Amino acid sequence: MTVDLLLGLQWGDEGKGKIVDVLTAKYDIIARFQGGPNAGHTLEFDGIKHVLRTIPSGIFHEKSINIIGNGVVMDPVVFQKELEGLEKFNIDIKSRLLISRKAHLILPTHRLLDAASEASKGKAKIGSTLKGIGPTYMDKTGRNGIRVGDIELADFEERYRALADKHQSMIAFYDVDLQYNLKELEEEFFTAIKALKELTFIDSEEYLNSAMKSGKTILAEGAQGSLLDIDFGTYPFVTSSTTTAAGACTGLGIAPNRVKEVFGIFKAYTTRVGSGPFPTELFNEVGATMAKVGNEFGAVTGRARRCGWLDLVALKYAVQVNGVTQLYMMKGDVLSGFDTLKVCTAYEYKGEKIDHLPYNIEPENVTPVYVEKKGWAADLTGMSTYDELPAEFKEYIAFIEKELEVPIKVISVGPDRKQTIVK
Ligand code: 2SA
Ligand code: MG
Repeated sequence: MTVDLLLGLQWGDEGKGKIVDVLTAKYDIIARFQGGPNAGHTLEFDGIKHVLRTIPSGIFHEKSINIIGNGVVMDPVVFQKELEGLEKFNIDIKSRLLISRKAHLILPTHRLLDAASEASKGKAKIGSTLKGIGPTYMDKTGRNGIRVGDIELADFEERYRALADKHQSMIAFYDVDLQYNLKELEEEFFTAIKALKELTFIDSEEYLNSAMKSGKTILAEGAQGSLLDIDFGTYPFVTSSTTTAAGACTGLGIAPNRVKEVFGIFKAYTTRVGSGPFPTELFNEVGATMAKVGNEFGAVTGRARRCGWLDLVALKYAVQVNGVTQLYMMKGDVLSGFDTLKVCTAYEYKGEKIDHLPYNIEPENVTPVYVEKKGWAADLTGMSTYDELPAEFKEYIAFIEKELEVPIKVISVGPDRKQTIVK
């Protein structure tokens, strides 16, 4: 049996949470493979809006098993709050959510290290969500991390103490003004660890491979986006995990030849939150309108997202790196009302026109080359079939499909589960 992957193709916030939620009915298991509480996966149904952080977006479906994979980093404190937010839904978390023993734990001092590192960088800061993601992955690859499975060990507290003490000397090394009360943070941490211990820990690679053998269907849910990938993103303005397709293999223990469909989620325009290059960014009224109509604010931090035209050069790159087989286009409704839409199909780079992503896409190196497309006035949010869509929007879709050489299978015209058109 095989696994399907769902990934963001831009800089995150493409609407992955909504699509996982829509697709979940088709899968037995939904598994998160990377990232951590820096993610904010927004789901809307029955008039309720919910933001998930570490928990897979299949949690609201009675029949699906949700797995937090080994590639994820978990903050017990944030996780406990996430669980509290789910209480009103009466979900049997213990049986519906399984956590990999190999997932790494975010300690309070990881969050502090994140803050110290960002403060020390000044203007060159990454624009991190400050959830401790970078320092936790550093400890993982540096072979110093503490994993979920360690909670079950007798010397867990000693391991914690040794690492937290080491972190404190590192924080001092940064020499930045950081106010904190570690004792309070630790009390909160150990209370959350107690709550976490009540849940079900598994050897997730074993679980998933046996599930596949017995014919179960699996959807791997990505977080952030391909352009934030630690290797292929706009380094150093990236997150610290593998957000691209390969991350599903390392983050779940699934062999590459098991992967079947790769669903690539993208917005009809582009957004980015945090620092880093963004060739098609708009600093005018058009960008402001996208931000306003699209309600472009970080689901976790509330930060305003930067907005710009669709960048097909970057998208093509993401489609290639991930091996995308189906595209899902989100937020087409936000583009209603513009007379003309621009789409970036190439970059001017060192006096040449190129159609691939160069090593350095800083604004001083890259000028986007645009083609213009006719806009549409109609409000799309109430439309439920492909036929109803305005001709200009259909032309916009067809143009993207032709450029990317992958079909757009699903078109989302609003945040609700119901506002989803299958082509
Ligand atoms: P980090 O927190 O250290 O991984 O940040 C590194 C960079 O990755 C970006 N990043 C994100 N970009 C978009 N959405 C993300 N999740 C939240 C959301 C963000 C929020 O879904 O809205 O609420 O602000 C996310 N997580 C990380 C980040 O901006 C840095 O550029
Ligand atoms: Mg998000």
